[in-house]
Amino acid sequence: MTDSKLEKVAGNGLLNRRHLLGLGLAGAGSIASSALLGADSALKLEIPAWSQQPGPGTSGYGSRSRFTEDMQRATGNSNPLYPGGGASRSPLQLLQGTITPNSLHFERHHSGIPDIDPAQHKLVINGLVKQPLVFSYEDLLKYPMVSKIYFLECSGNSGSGYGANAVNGTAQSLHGLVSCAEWTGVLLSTLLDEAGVEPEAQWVSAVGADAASMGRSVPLNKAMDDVLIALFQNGEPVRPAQGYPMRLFVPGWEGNISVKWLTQLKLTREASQFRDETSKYTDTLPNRKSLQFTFPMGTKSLITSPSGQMSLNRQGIYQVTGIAWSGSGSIRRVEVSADGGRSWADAMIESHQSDKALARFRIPWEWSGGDAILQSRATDSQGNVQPTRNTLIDERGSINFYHFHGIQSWAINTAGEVSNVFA
Ligand SMILES: Nc1nc2c(c(=O)[nH]1)N[C@H]1C(S)=C(S)[C@@H](COP(=O)(O)O)O[C@H]1N2
Ligand SMILES: [Mo]
Repeated sequence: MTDSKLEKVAGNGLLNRRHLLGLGLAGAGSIASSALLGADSALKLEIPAWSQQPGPGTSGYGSRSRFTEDMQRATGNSNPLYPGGGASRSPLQLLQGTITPNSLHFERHHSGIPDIDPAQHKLVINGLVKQPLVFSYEDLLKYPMVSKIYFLECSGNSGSGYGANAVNGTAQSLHGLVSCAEWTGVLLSTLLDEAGVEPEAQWVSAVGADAASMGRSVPLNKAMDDVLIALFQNGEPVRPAQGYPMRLFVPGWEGNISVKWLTQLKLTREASQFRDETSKYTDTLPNRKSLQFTFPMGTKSLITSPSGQMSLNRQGIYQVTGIAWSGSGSIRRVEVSADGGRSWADAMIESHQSDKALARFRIPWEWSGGDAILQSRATDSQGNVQPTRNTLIDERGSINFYHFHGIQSWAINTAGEVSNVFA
């Protein structure tokens, strides 16, 4: 492919997405690619060892290829003063599509993972209800269920974006507190209708069965809308790390409110002012007042390849790809820039545009060996446009740590090294 045949759609090498077709060949640079066998080599095809004898047979529970074992969550340093506390991050730059494998779903625990026997676990609904109810795991399995694909993002994700200096990191280390799964469970409204909500109830206080007794207050109108008691995650019982045997799932809202290991739902007049909605997960404004209950996660996108700490080893056409999401609806548009935001082109959004789920975007880009700054900018179905880092900080200040959803900039230098920058 010569330069003249490539249709440019924005500055510094962004190409029409039709050039994604045939990228495998073009992307290999010269025609001396492994896809084209010369006459000599075609005759020398050897039968590999794994084709010469049968492999192991079936098994009761599957495992991944031993060649993919370096695909891991990144776990932080554990703190002995905070047993079981901490987070692990999804390897976003190694994943494709929009569904996070359950073993790689990010984790955030305040007191570790309780080892819950579902036969002993109970979910109680009490407070301002006509009829307090108690459910066993078996009881809940009998209710009608719904299945929805939703992202989950910790409000602390990408928090280093508020800092004074850009941290040298990867998509995983900087932004890996977001994952996406198909969640299956019982709509909370079904159970609340059965209990009969008293007219003065305005909030549902949810509490987990972990040693932290983590609790959060959910406004009743959200609770009656799309909130689930999730029992399954990508088709299998919710993993212990994600809240087995049951978690609250509050679509589109900050991850903290999706209380894991759910054991109590209490209907109340007021919010309960739990620790995690007062001293934590509130946004400290420039005047040092705290903004409470910032629920929906912002409209956001992120290029996962090329991304931080990768390096481009040849000039030529690359596939720029990444993920986009919004807590307020579906992703309608993702634009990409290769010149630090001076010009933009529309990327292709390839996944179905479901509400509050990750979307995957792609666009071809020709790197001619010069400096570049790659950025992506998402727009959701409500018309919300992802802000630049500067706009976000102008509006919210930079004392805050939570809810960062500004545009991510990856710089590429002439050596092809990709790094996190503030642009
Ligand atoms: N009971 C309980 N629920 C919890 C937590 C917790 O520590 N205990 N962590 C919260 C936080 S801060 C987040 S971001 C999400 C993380 O969910 P995950 O570990 O399934 O990714 O769960 C939330 N629910
Ligand atoms: Mo979180």
